[in-house]
Amino acid sequence: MGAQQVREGFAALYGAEPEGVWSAPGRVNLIGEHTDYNDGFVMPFALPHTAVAAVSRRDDGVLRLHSADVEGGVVELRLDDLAPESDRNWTAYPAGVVWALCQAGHPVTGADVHLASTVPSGAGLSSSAALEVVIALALNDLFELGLQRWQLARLCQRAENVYVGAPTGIMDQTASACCEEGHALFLDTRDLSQKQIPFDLAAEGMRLLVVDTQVKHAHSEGEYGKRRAGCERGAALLGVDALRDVPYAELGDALARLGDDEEAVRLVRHVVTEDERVEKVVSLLKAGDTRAIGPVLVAGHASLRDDFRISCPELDLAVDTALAAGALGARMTGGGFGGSAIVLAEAADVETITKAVEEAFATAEFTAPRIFEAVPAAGARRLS
Ligand code: GAF
Repeated sequence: MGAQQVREGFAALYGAEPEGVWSAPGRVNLIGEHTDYNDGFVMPFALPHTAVAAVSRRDDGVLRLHSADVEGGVVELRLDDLAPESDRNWTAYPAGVVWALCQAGHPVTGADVHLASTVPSGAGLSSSAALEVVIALALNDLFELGLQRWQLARLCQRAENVYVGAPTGIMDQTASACCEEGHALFLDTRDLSQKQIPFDLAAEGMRLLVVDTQVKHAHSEGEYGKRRAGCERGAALLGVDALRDVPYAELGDALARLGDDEEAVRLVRHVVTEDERVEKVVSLLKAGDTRAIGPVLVAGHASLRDDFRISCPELDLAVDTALAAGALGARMTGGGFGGSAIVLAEAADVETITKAVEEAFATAEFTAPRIFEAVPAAGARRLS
């Protein structure tokens, strides 16, 4: 939905023009999965799909929220009443951001908000981070808070961890806040240092497809948290602050020290090899050897499937079918347990691959996937 439509929606609801309209994108992650809460590396890029918010300030401690995508009217909340894990609805994401800002002492006194999003929800494409970041950016501008993008991402993560109650890392919020058009974001999640890496597949005759399996995932459900706790346990067993601190060159020794703790071995091996894969992809892209990232993506999928154990039959089918139909690389993206896969392909092979994946899903009697091309788009910004 465009800025104008959201602006008009706001005016119809609240009887006045909004002070401004902002957008924040969803993301796909090229490589670096479940590394962010281990202080490791990630490499997402922004999708053209965005959450758009029309917002005006209030000074009476009231927050009014409305979404064009959800049935029901305006939800009215008092800032004083906002409390962690008190809300299980979509409103928890924007309200959580307001809560996090107030908690951190920022002078936010209320707002009227009308939202609309084109980021598919439950597809592993960060629809919730887009909702959080668009609100954070709008309030940062309107209340002149002077916060930098990475600080907004941190506040949004706090909203998600504490207010919503989902123990996620920092990747999605940083991607939505900091990505740039035509680039993938190489992010060190330990100190949030960033490099924008040019990523223009079209110029090299390639495409990146997203295969949304339509299998819905949810982070606040247990498995994500279990993996995170398992990684923290692995780090404690190895005597390091985070698995990021286990050098790839010393992985063999580290695994030997974990002995027959099979779960710790698998989780540690995934995280340490995945950090190495991110660095490998960065160096291949810098060297202009883009096609060579394909096998690295495939290795990443195998690691998530076999060691981290967060794939599912639909994701595996999408990846295996795309590869058999000629893709250069493919892997699941995002938190797992459903959601989306990405496929790197020669432009000339896109049609064949798309058809093969659709047919394989039909044969397996899975829900038809939604397949679309992803081109690195802009991060969060003010539209009007
Ligand atoms: C989800 C989380 F929100 C991210 O923080 C990250 O851990 C990702 O899963 C897995 O890489 O998107």
